[in-house]
Amino acid sequence: MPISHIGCDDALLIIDLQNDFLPGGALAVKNGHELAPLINDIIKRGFSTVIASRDWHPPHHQSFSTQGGKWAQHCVAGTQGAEFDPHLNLTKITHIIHKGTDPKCESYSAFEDENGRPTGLEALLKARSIKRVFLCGLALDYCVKATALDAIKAKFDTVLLHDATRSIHKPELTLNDLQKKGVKII
Ligand code: VGL
Ligand code: ZN
Repeated sequence: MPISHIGCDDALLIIDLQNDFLPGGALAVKNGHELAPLINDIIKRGFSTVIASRDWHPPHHQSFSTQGGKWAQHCVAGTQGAEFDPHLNLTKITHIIHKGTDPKCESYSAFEDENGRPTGLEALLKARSIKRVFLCGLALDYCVKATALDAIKAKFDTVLLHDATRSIHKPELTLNDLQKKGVKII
């Protein structure tokens, strides 16, 4: 399936394309810097809804190793590491969604945190009568995956733009899992 016939009920979701997830950042995803030009090109295919999520943590977020969590400190709200990749064309982004803002709760998904508290993404998509979402960004095996699964749960037609993602671990298991749950991979 090519990315064509994009209509006003389609949305592009760009997940966490932020400095801390790029080479040189606190939680670098290998080759993450390759995505901005690809995504800039995808945006031009006629999406009228382009939503970018940002991992947006307080300085003492529970996911940080300093607090007993799994990750190095990353994407602290307002810091350079939390800014979008400077090569991403921000002029076409229509909405920004913040995630992981609760110091006591992880939120891989751009839809809701692990306590089920919504970010506002689902309400936004439904208010704009979006039926189909195309996903890209970082990292495939964490935040992109969790967002894709929640998109399926919320009954959106869900398409993963595989070339416009990068993964922390080998992607095969993630891709298999997503496909089994109904995500189209192109
Ligand atoms: C992410 C680890 C921690 C991601 C966010 O955006 O994939 N991964 N926080
Ligand atoms: Zn995070």
